[in-house]
Amino acid sequence: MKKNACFCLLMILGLIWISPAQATPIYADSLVASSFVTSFGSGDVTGAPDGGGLFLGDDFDPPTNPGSITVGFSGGLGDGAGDDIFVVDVASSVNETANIYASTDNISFTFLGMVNAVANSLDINGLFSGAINYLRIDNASTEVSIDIDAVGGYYAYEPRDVPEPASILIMLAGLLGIGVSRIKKS
Ligand SMILES: [Ca+2]
Ligand SMILES: [Ca+2]
Ligand SMILES: [Ca+2]
Repeated sequence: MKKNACFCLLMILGLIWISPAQATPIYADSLVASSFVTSFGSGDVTGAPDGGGLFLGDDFDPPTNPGSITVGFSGGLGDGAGDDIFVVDVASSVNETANIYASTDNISFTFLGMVNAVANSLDINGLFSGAINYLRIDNASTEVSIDIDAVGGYYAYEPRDVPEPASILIMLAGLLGIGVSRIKKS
């Protein structure tokens, strides 16, 4: 009975350790680059939504040139259960589409997928394994520009998403301890 309880506790601890916790949204803390964008309201795309930001076009619909922004996350974003990245738009329409790219170093970017102003979040789903320190958002529509109020993620990057050798040794030592106690009692 005691051994079973001990094993259950170990399993629970293992599960807590494996799954990264979904916390409150993490919003971009810097605007790193922008091109062909137009400000509305506060003009701010960092921090929590405030009803103002940048639309990704140099003039009102349709844009002459599609716009782009790159925002930074100083703590890095990671890939957790379900959707990971979201864009907050104002006056949402499914026709306002954007392509999302992720980068660790602001040099090499990986395409994660397309969002629109209604279906505004996406699941990294293993497409990017490092810390996401930068997200680039490109207008993907020639007709209407997405109005970006805020950009965020649900999970902080945790290097321990991949088990470390030291942690595995601790787990093995625990299991070995249970084994030894079983042998002694029998
Ligand atoms: Ca995910
Ligand atoms: Ca909109
Ligand atoms: Ca804003």
